[in-house]
Amino acid sequence: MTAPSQKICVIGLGYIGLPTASVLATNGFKVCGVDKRREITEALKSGRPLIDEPGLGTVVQAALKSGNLTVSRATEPADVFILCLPTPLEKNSKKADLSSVEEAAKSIVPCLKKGNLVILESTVAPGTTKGILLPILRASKLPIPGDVMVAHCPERVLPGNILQELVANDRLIGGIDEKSALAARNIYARFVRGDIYLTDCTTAEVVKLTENTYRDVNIAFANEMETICRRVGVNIWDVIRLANKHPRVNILRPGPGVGGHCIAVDPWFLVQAAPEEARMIKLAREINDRKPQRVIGDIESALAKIKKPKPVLLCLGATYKANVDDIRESPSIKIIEHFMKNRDLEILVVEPHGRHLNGRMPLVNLETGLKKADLIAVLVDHKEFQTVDWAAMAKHKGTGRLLDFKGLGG
Ligand code: SAJ
Repeated sequence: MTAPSQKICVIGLGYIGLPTASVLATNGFKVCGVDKRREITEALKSGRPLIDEPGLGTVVQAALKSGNLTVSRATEPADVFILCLPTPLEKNSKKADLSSVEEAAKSIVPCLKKGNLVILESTVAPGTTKGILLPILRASKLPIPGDVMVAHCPERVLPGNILQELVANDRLIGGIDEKSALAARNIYARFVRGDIYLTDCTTAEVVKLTENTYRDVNIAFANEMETICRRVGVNIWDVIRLANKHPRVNILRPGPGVGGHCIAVDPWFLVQAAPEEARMIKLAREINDRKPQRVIGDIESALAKIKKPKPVLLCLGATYKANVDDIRESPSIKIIEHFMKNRDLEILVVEPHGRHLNGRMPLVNLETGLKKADLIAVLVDHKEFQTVDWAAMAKHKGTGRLLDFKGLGG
């Protein structure tokens, strides 16, 4: 395959933008990765991504070494612009905060020229591409659709397995018109090995939200089953294992809550779009959001049974899920920080991916933590915790001294 001639400017070098920029560069595109945060661009210039994602360091270094990836704090003229900015919830509402996307889109306007393609990868509420992105880009005075092509191509990669899924997963491309969708397909076809499906941009927005909402609702079901099993006195992990033997049943796993910047956030964008209709989706969000508080209650009840001044509570895991370093919306952090305020106990935390957490909480290694603990709360099922013989540990600590919210021993 000959090297592509287009220059691509990837704006936002986080969990999605950096792998995307690097993979595009290793597939021959000239890529300028843009991030306004100096610590990110400086770290990248010396080949050290600040994100702990398997294989990412190697790809970033290969991309930089090839000369195809450069890093900058300002948007540069290019043929293609890819927006990979976070879309969290607004501070005091359950609506999408689009400020980063809007700022990035505005930074493109002075660079825009006829024939450019702008791709929005960030997850957004239905109607955002047409209703918010296009009006910003039209400040360039170029006719859109027409002279500038625009598409929404939502990312679908799983943190912890991003590089593999970026290439292997099927890809969805929603154009504002057919010309835009076809142009975007040409870019992704350079590295995507899965199938590529074309649709319109609003359908692509809704499909992405549907995927994450589907998962959230299914986790809420698992979390609700956990409380029902407790009420009727059976083991939830046995129930799920045995129910999943049915050929058409596949129950997900309960846990201390749903975290991350995607599943804990995106369903609200559907609620925002259709508040009257999105009843089950809202309820599922509320069930999952209430989970950390229930876990806090369980830990408090177990602590009350320990007749010792200042018992040691050991929390295993602080990230939002296993084998990643991301703590955004992490239910474990909420639980840990709640107990850090309690002067009547000593809290210790084991977090194998905790390099960002030094100084924020008392981190110890697993061996030390297990030795000192009066009560152990398993909050994340990191692979490092799977080597412990939890059944033996439960016996040794006594019932109620081990609270396994992730079913490691189940
Ligand atoms: N969780 C459970 N029980 C489960 C599965 C997950 O409690 O059975 C919890 C996790 O512990 C975590 C949260 O849910 O706190 C979310 O974890 P996840 O692994 O389900 O999903 P994310 O947020 O890491 O990634 C999701 C993925 N979406 C789907 O699987 C439909 C990914 O493909 C998306 O690209 C990503 O969101 C995104 O960026 O939108």
